[in-house]
Amino acid sequence: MRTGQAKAHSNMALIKYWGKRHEVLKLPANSNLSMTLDGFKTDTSVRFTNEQSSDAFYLNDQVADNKAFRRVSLFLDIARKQAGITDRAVVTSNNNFPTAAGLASSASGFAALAGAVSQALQLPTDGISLSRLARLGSGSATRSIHGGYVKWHKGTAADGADSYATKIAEQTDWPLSMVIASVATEKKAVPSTEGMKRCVDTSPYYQGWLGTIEDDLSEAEAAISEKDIERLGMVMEANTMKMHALPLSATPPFTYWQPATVSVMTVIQQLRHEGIPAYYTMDAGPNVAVLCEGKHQQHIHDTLRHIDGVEQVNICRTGSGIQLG
Ligand code: 2P0
Repeated sequence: MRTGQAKAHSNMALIKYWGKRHEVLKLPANSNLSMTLDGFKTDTSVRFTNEQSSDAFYLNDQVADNKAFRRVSLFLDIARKQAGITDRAVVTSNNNFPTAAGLASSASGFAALAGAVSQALQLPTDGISLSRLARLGSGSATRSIHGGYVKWHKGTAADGADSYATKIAEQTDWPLSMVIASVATEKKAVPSTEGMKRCVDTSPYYQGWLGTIEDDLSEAEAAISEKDIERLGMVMEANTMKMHALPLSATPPFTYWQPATVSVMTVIQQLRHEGIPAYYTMDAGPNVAVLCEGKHQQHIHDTLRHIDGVEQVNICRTGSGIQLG
């Protein structure tokens, strides 16, 4: 019996991944950069066996829904092909995410799964190999293999061999905080895979987005190397606003924002006027993540808690990379 186990943290993009150059291989149209988050973790174990006729996937102690099962099973097919086996697998995954927080788990989920499966099937477990494999489950998972500050290089190879993430700074080099406001929503968001494709295919601004990415990345990397939070925060905010202009300009148009998303952004701008260095970013959903130094995290947390439409606020710190069991 082949078994493996891994834990991986989620991450928050500082410079976003938005759009693919290859859908199946999940090759991004642009390089991007993230901070790994210590607060949100997936713990996964996998067991391959020839005694079952199909895979099984348990998520947070329950049989996973069909959509999640299919995605995991497709990923297992890729790993089976690489290892040259046909055994089915039993996957058990647990997220420590607060249940009401509405936070995406595909980054930590597929990073942990890539680690557990690679260990079980004796596939390579170096950072580059794990990052490449995790990418085939979910793009953002490619970054969750590493801790600290992480860059996903888009690569140019048709087979994705050079599309993986590397660490650009250790978590201990510059620990920062992300205060994450979870915003109530009734509407089902456009899934990120579909949302980014619609933007690539229809937004007249998409080429403009690609045209500013390298400058944003250079600015963010320089800010991280100089530990300059204002510089990092300003480019992160500008980049998130450019990303969110793409759904607004797509056909048909859409937005991930809710009224409370805008309320949080406004409050953060006010805090900055009061001298608190705090900067916001949003992913493919209404939640707002606020980048700040540890000494300001509690004040920001307490301020966001009182905004109408904010359901929950969590504090994360710069986190560590994957741990194989
Ligand atoms: C990011 N997001 O850089 C961007 C910013 C959301 C907004 O990566 O299709 O779930 O599985 O590669 O990784 C979310 O997209 O999409 C995402 P797939 P994924 O974090």
